Amino acid sequence: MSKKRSDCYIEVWREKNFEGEYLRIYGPVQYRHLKLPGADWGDQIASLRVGPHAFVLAYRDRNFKSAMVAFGPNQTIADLGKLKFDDEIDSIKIINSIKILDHLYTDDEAAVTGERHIESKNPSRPTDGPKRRRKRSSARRRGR
Ligand SMILES: [Ca+2]
Repeated sequence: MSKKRSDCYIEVWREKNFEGEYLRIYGPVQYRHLKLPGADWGDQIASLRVGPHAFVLAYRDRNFKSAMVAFGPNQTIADLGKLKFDDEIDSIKIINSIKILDHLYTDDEAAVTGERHIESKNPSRPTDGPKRRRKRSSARRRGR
């Protein structure tokens, strides 16, 4: 396993303040329900901690349904009750944050590289319109 993958995980506890039975689930992965081999964690998570390279989407019902709450890298939630999610999570998606952040640029970097991350819909400057081809005309000129 690569190091990046090993930092993509979520840790969950049955009690708030990171107490009680504990489980670490490695991603990237998605669980339609939390009735895991050996232990049923459905409606049982009261506190959690996200690994340094993970985003987590947690859903109130099985099959990624009902209300959803998202957590970012290194986020810790000592009491899911504050989000009204204590003993409620029934399905989760654990996403590798590295793969997402690799492809994000800050606006400063975009300015430096001159890359365009915004496409104008201004009709006076069409982006997909036919472009004038200069190669042919220059070749004709050379032929003279
Ligand atoms: Ca639930």
